[in-house]
Amino acid sequence: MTNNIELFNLKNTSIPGSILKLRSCRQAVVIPHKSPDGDAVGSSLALMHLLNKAGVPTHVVVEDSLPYFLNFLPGAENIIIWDKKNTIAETYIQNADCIISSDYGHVSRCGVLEKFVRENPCLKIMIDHHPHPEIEAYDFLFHDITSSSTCELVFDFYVKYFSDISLDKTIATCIYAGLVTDTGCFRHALRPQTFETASELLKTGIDTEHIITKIFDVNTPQRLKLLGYCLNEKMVILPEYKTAFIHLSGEELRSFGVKKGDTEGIVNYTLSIEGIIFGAFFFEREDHTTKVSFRSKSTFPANEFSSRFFDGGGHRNAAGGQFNGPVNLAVNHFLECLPQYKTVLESLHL
Ligand SMILES: [Mn+2]
Repeated sequence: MTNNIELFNLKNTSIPGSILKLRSCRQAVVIPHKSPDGDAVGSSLALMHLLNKAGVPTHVVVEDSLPYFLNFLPGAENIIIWDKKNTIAETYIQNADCIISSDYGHVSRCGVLEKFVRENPCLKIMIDHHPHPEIEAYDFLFHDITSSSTCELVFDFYVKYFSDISLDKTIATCIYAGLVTDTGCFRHALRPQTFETASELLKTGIDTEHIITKIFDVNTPQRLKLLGYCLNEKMVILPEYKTAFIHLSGEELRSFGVKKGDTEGIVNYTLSIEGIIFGAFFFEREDHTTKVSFRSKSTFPANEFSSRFFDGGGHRNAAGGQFNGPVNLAVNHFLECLPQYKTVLESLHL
């Protein structure tokens, strides 16, 4: 794999002690964060396959079930889920002589497993791309916030320390799953290296179309009908504020038989309208309070808007909030607050 070494311009070829120790482990455990996504599961499974191939018996242990659309990933059926098999999951962590945290920088992100991880004094490795890692909890950090995904880092980790093992389709499929998850199919968080990594993965013959279909084309007919209704009947566009929003009452949610997760992502459609910078999605909860999601483009501070008017917060371009009342009152409140940001919205262009 001389090619890869040149690709990443690796000058330092000495292998750290932690990696030498990892390579002689009897039992390694990789733990993705709880409520795992495609990057957490993909990176954990890729590490499992890689380490098994390198002669290190490795298992993936996680607190709760994977989203069903990740079950196609090779090895997913062997993941030990604490929710289903408490004792087995705990025993694996207690007996491990290496624990790898994948796709999170703070031990608490592995949920109920945190206690067992902290109690085991074994070698601890973190592979992650989130800011502010809990450095003191680990012996070895493979950490880079400029990386698109933890999966991209797993590929670097492989090139740097395991390039004697051949990269196969199984490992490459898992890595690719995380790459497309965290970049939204190569839309954001990109750098040239992300494409170089993808290029190396494609050389193994992975079926990229299959991977993307399995992860992204997972709508249920119910969810699509709800989305159609939202777009056709419930979307309000305010061109003078470069704002669009969608609102659903409790009655509407019930009539569509909406289940947890069904409204996920609907807010993003507001921002897909040309010229729209601020988007919101309101839905009424059972208790007649309203949950709000905000999305924005450019420098518009969705989190500031949410914390000022909707008791919430989050990232600049993606925030959440709530309103202590039914959806129609929440929308009225939104329309009353919006003028305070008119000048800011007018000044922003894409
Ligand atoms: Mn990630």
